[in-house]
Amino acid sequence: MNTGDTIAALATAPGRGGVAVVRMSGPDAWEVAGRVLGRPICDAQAGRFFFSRFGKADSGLVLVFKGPHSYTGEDVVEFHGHGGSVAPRRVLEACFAAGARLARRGEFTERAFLNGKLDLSAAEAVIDLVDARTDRAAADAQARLAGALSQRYESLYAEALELSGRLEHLLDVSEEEMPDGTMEAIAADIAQLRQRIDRLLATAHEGRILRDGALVVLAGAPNAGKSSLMNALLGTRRAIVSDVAGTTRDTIEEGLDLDGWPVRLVDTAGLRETADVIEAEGVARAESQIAEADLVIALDCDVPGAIRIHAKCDLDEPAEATSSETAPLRVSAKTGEGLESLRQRIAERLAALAAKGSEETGDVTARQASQLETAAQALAGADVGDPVLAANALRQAAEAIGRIVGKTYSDDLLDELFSRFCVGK
Ligand SMILES: Nc1nc2c(ncn2[C@@H]2O[C@H](COP(=O)(O)OP(=O)(O)O)[C@@H](O)[C@H]2O)c(=O)[nH]1
Ligand SMILES: [Mg+2]
Repeated sequence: MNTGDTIAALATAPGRGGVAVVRMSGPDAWEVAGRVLGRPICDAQAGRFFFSRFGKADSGLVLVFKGPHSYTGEDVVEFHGHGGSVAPRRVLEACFAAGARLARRGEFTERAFLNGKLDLSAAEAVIDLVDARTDRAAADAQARLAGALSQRYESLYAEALELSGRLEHLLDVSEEEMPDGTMEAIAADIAQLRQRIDRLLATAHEGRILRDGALVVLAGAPNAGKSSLMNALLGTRRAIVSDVAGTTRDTIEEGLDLDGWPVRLVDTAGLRETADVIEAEGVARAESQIAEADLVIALDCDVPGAIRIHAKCDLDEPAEATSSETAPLRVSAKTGEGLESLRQRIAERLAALAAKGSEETGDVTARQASQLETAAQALAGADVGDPVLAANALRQAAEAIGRIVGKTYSDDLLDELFSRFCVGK
């Protein structure tokens, strides 16, 4: 597919750094690069790199790719020059002067998709990998980038189309000619297809946690030690700690990597009746955060489903130290006692909370889940008693799955998906 003009962008993060990469892709990428370098690029250089001056702009390594053997599937040239803010800009300007234009966000990956180098579910994984905040989130994105989910979608798509074809074929066969159990077999295959879709849907929750982070909320009375615990878990002094009850009036959120789980840790105003309007608003926000939370840590109070802890345990008499399965976990923000156990317990709960998605296959994204739900709904209406309707429902299911990988797509969908990317990816 010819995607038209030649695009260029800085592929590395702007600012101070050792190396900056300017990437160029398009039918004229070699020609444009030749103008920048002051000498033409030839076939012998495809798949190779060499050192060169980039005209007056900079000097460094030039990497040459010949389509379709490149990231985008088009001819690509990369300039690996010096980092910083000036040299990369000058290289980019030289590319523009030689005939390239600035790439839009995600346009390199969009071209890769349009040229069949990766499907839409893998393209989504590219941005998720760039955005990943923990090892676990990165591993999930890598599995999807490697095509683990793509294969499952392809097979669901093929299966739905095959079943719909089988049903249509039956319309030409009279009932006497039909072998016994034909309809039952198709019904069983539809049910199995449905189960496979449901299993994939079950990974959406873990996917959301890995991409957006799990919302973990600290709850408890004023002065229970929430802000201190927040700081202790973060290892910083993020929240203000004081012995004046009602100090924390708003909710404070910070990101945290907990055993590979990205966590959004939220400190709240204490839960109590108050006449202070600002504090009352804080309490209301705390309550709504607790309602939304994936996990609540309850400090010396009871919240259903929460991890219960007994805070400030350093203040206890030694005799009070109890340890049973049901007793609250003893934690001290001051001495650090119990912090590691708390971290472990949070990680365990998040692992249990997330459906059993696996790192080998990756977890479905919200966009994919919504199409899978459309497919599941269509299948729920597929009654083999009416083969015409059932065949139709199966085709609808196939179309929904096709939209996940990009067998069919609209410009709006591409715009929305690739606008989440950065320029140069
Ligand atoms: N001894 C001791 N004091 C603590 C501990 N955690 C918090 N405090 C004290 O308890 C008071 C209230 O703490 P704070 O974190 O502001 O509680 P919050 O109102 O729940 O956010 C402060 O004076 C803290 O220094 C702890 O683990 N041990
Ligand atoms: Mg506080």
